[in-house]
Amino acid sequence: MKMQALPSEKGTFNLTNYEDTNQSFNWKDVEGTFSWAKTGLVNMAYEAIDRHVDNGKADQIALYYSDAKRDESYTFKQLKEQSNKAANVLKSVGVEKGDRVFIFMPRSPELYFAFLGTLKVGAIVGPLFEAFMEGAVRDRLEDSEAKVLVTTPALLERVPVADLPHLETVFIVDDEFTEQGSYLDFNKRLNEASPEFDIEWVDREDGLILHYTSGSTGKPKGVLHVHNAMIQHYQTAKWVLDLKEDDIYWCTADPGWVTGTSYGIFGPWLAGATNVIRGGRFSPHDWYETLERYQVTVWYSAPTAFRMLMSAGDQVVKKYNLSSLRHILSVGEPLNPEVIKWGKNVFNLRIHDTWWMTETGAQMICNYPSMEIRPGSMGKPIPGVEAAIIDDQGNVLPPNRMGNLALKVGWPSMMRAVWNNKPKYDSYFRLEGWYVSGDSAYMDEDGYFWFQGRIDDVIMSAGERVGPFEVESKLVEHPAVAEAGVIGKPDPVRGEIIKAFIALRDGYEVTAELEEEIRLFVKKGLAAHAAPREIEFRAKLPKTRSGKIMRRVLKAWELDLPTGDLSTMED
Ligand code: 6R9
Repeated sequence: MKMQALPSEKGTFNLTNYEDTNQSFNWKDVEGTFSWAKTGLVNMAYEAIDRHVDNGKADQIALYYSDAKRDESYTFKQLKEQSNKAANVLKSVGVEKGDRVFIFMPRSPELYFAFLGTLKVGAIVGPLFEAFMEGAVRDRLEDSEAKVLVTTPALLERVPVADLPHLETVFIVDDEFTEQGSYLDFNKRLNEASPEFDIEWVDREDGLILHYTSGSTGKPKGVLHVHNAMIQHYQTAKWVLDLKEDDIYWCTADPGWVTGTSYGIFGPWLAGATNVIRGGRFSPHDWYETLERYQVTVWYSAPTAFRMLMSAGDQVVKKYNLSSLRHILSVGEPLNPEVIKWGKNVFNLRIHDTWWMTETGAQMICNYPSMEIRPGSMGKPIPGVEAAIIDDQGNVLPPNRMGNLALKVGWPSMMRAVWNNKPKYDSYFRLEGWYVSGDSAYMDEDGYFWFQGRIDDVIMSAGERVGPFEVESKLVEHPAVAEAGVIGKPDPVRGEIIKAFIALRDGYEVTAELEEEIRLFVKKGLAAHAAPREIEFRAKLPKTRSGKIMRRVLKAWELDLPTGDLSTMED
């Protein structure tokens, strides 16, 4: 059961004709934008910030920052100076090209100064979620052999400094801190530093950022990206985010997640847009207020947030004037058609799904404003990227067959290493010429890709392959269901049966009737074989900090198995 396609939106878009561009585009066309075209060398921080100062945009607001206590803005010139100062501070303690500098703190302007400063020195930046506990922090600082850490007094308690021989300096961001030994006052030093800095020009293939991401087993892995990724960050910021220089853009993701760097820092600033950063936790009022107050034009968020806004009810959204919004996007989890329908109702805009991974570094399969979208589909590969569904031997499958979602190797922002783990890195490329994503999907006759689940999540019930996403999407259409996570539970007769974990919306109570009603709802709306045989109600579902429902945790609970690495799970 598919929703009717939504026609393309009206307006002038950066990507006007997907099919033509897809035919003719070459990544080489983009390269001339950046300094290596002239000098052979480059630096992401220069291209994202300083370049705009040199090109007459010194006084445009680059960053609006607000949280419960602070309310600030910085022009490109001010951001250039603040990041120069941060670079001087880092250089003064001996940070050099290739060193790892980790940042472990809540969002704040200083986080962004330190981040950009790290890049200006030529070092590799490692952003960590502020909610990480000691074990998670240890794993990451140990594996990366981080030399410098920027953190806050509260979070320092979770840093096992004594066990980290490579960690030479800890910068503390706090107004009342007194320096001692290798614990230095970041703000004081920032204020005293010179706003001039000679950028360390690097090679396109030099290290830029290290993002740790969890698999289902083993320790988290450090995915390394290089400066060359800017080509794709820049181009997708144009085509997919559809950014123009006068846009006010808000990406709700934290820099601890790849979305909060590729599209919370690199993409929007490379494109010269104004970037909104909101600190603090999620709240529907706060979020709508942020959209209204800054007159946000382009908004990038995640299905989990959209579902929470949807659960908060339409009365809340009606209190705000959100008429500045012109383009909305989503990433991280499949975007339920129900959410797109809601978005169309309350914003009168389509929400555009985008698919990519930490490892791909940038958006890969997307919906574009100039293209018809099919709710439930991730869209089509960006021009310059080739995606396919392949079997386990590497044969390309015909349309409508479920298989491994794979990408032809060679896109600009592809990861260049898994830190200290070559076998892991190689395992992504085990089928000649392909990057195997670990996601299962199919492609329809018209080239739209449809997500089914992580390979391990796909359910085989009585001989039928069932993608958990389809069942979850149907479940959240039911008015009582706020969120749903679906897994296959081993069954002696059917192989697996479908089991749904459900969190109800406020005001609904668990009853046998409701359970039966929900089961029937899927049976009638989707298919009998897709209806959950078992339903378990929970107050909350286990989710990652980036909002992904952790099906492997649901499965581990169900089967009494070890849950694996939980460092990325929200509290
Ligand atoms: C950017 C990011 C990657 C995994 C990916 C897939 C899931 C991301 C999705 C999506 C369905 C989408 N995922 N976007 N699934 N539709 N539009 O999320 O990176 O945290 O590394 O996760 O997230 O399973 O393989 P990361």
